[in-house]
Amino acid sequence: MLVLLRQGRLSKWFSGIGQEAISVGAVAATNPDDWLLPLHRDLGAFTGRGLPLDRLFRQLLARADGFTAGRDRSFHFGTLEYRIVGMISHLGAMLPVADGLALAAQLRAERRVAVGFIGDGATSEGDVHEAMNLAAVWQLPVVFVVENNQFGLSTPTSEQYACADLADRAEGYGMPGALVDGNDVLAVRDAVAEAADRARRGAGPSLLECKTFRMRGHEEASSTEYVPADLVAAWADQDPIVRLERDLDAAGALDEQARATIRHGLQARIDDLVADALAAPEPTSSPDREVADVWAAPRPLRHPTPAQTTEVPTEVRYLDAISDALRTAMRADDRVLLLGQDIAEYGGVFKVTAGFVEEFGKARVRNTPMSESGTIGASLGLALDGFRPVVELQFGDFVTCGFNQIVNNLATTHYRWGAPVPVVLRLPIGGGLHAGPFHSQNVESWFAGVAGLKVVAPATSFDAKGLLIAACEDGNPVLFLEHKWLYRSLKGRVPDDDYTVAIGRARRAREGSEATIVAYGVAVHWATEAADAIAKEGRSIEVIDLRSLLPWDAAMVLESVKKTGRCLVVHEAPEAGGFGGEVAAVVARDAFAWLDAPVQRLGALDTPVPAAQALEEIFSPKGRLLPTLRALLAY
Ligand SMILES: Cc1ncc(C[n+]2csc(CCOP(=O)(O)OP(=O)(O)O)c2C)c(N)n1
Repeated sequence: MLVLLRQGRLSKWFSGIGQEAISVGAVAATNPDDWLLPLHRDLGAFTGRGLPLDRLFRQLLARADGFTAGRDRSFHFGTLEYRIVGMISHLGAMLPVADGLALAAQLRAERRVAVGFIGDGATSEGDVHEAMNLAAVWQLPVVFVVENNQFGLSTPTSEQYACADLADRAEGYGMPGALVDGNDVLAVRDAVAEAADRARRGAGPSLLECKTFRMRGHEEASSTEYVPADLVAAWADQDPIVRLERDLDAAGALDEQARATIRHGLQARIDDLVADALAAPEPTSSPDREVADVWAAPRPLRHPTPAQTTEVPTEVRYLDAISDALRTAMRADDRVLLLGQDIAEYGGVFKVTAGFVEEFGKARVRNTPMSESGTIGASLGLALDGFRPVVELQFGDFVTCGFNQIVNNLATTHYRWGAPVPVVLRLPIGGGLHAGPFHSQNVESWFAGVAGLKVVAPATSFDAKGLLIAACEDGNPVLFLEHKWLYRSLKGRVPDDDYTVAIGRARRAREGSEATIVAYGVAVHWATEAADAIAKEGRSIEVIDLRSLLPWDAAMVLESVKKTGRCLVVHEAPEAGGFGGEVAAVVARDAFAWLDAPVQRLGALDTPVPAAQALEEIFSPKGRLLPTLRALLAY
């Protein structure tokens, strides 16, 4: 790889020279069905697991027939076939995923472990703490392998952490920790084997700190003057391959001639593989194909029967419709399980899951620690091993603590290496309850531009149930935005039994001819109220309820606007950067010739959400809707 780099045929390389014993030793201690979560220097995890080297080289050289078809570089890929879940660049982010994979094994009572690697630098990331804590609390079969090569880019360990050894942290988490000679391949193998054995017996996770040294720069293009030369010389003598050869020599197990034969054989094989990979085609594609591969194909929908929509006996609260959807999805598919804070015996802070433990048990209705990133990362691991987790964020506002897992891990996995990610995140969002800046936010615009996510915002009880069942079956990461104000104030007719509502399809909430209001969530109700009020003045307003924001139903919006000639987009979130801007831009571009007035958008004031009722009323766009609509009609 170093030669290819110098030849300009490889763009980047993070060398593992000097620390090969860790990944090689660790993998040697695993079974083929154990999970590996390797990092950028862990070539030995891939070769040790026996990946086909021709395809691996094509991946490393970004060829069409690598593991990501050129969509991601180097070791940023996974392969379920070989039970490897590769990294994203955000070091630390894969350890919660290791927890999820281990939880899948624990739930199925399979004696399988997950081995998660982490550098000394990345141990300072919050995800690492969340993952270790979660694994210890749930006694998950995870082996955390710290590769302490003494530098994180240029940062020495003295500037990275203040404890004597990282292994000491294990005690604080409630798991065994051990220091391992990371340059002794057999010592690593034995330590990982012991930890894996413990995990398989159900005795929980372990933390192994393997001490080693990074013999080259952080990456090949970066300087190394900050590394003391005498340290490099001392560690060169401890090189793991040199040491193994010495040991084999001393044991009379491998003479010089046998070593030379092995070396030449490998060299010749690698030369051939590189030549083949260099000759392999570069990726080609089309815009349609790239966009199509962002999401896994969703499962077919079950449209409600006409009888289900017209002959519904009872009115159901929005909150109960959501509970009903979860219960329906869990009864239909035992791979669906719930994770969240206080959701089990307590029933969740909004009581959406009250009574669920009694019906489904604690394995499927899981209280988590306060650990949004850890939990969302674990849900990715569960999903990769065949579960369909539904995570309740206690308040939508706290999704910020899981942001990286959502936008970089959940959202990108299918596009990058083809694994479907059936994860639903339920977010109680929105204001009107005078709950202040951190319990009232609307979060959709943080996510509406993230390829790979779906974002759903139901306004009615009927849609809440049907969309949530559809989300549970979709096979892609779905953010399900539940409006807290609607939970107990809105009732609607909801069929008792199973049905789905299509993600990505809007609904005509009210028929009209003179202007279109486009809304979603609570704003749909403001829009219909405004339309009712203005109908008394003899004006006719159509209301389109988007229901889904990613993807959103531009076709229905455009059809409506072409009919009415006027368009107002309204949402509860602040106006600047709000989703209304997206809708307004598409309407202005694609329905320009039909418009009799400029497209309007209306959102909240561009301030944090204030707590006091009087201030929240000033903040909210609700009170400005009617005047804005009148102005639009008068234009
Ligand atoms: C969240 C995050 N912040 C910063 C970086 C940039 N970065 C890439 S590698 C690296 C150092 C990592 O050190 P360590 O975890 O010890 O692993 P090593 O490279 O030494 O194997 C940094 C800072 C990153 N990839 N991710």
